[in-house]
Amino acid sequence: MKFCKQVVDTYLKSCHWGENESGSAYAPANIALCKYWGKRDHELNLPMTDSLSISLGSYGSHCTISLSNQDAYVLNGNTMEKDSPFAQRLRDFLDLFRGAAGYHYRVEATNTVATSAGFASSASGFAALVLALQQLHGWDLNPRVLSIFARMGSGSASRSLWNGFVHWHAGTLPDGSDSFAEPIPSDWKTLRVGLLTIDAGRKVLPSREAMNRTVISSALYASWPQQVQHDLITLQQAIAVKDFDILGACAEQNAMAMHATMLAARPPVLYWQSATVAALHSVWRARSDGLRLYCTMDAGPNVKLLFTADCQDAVCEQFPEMQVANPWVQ
Ligand code: 2P0
Repeated sequence: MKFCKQVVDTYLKSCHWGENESGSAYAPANIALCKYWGKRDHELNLPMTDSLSISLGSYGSHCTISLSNQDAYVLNGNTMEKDSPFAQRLRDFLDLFRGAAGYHYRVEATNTVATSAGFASSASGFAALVLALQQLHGWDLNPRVLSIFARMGSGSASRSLWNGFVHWHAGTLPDGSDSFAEPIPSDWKTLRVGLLTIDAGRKVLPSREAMNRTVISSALYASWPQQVQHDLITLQQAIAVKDFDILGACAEQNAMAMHATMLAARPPVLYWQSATVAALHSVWRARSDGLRLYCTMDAGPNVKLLFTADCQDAVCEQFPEMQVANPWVQ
């Protein structure tokens, strides 16, 4: 994290470091409609390509951070083991923000999404943490810098600072100063995301490892940047004119293409379970029966549904266990 520290220091050197009692923030999880899959820099989490997401409203992370004698991390009411991989990752991240005083922190986070099951809890968690840090110390950093900070915790966290549609620019600079996310203005308030939990347990392979393995060993990865280039334009146009069928079809195809790159990795990465395949067939059957319903999937077995508010009752009938996110309402 040496280079991350240098980058963070350049942004923080002009900030006044206050000592409020605590900082608290909420950030929504997000689901990519055009996926981030592959890094060009592993330390700074710089992506190979742009990506575009939709936020999950009330599904996300609450985070409170306060100054303490020693670091302590509490997730969903449970104190994390100091040596657990996630505590280590959090400690490394907080090392970037200890300032000249060498602060220690108590972090309490609560997720309203399943943890580590492809529902983007690390995205909302790191975004909420960065917002809470800014509040604790009273920094006045703009959202672009906060997005850059969140990205260093988890790439997809760069997109979790806003409601609605968000575009993460890959950037080209080695220090990542042009790799940040920003919201795409839209008042498409009828769009909904359905969350189908197939398995809320820990995933078989962390997405970070799956992504790296795909880049290194999948022959299909060579075509991924062209796929993204095409899908980004299609999605931006669909958002501009609120064309749901074009948006849904593009997002679904993008997800399938990402999973195809994983299947071609060595050894292959397959997150799908039999219930995942059954859910995909249900979506496709419902669509061929006339329901305007599309789906996407991330690095896990769960399925996310895309539909508009007028179809919610019909979708709920097909998938009674689904949770519904309104991307514009926290
Ligand atoms: C995404 N995913 O765009 C893609 C699609 C999963 C599949 O971003 O290594 O936890 O922390 O930068 O952000 C999940 O990967 O990875 C992810 P790191 P992250 O949402």
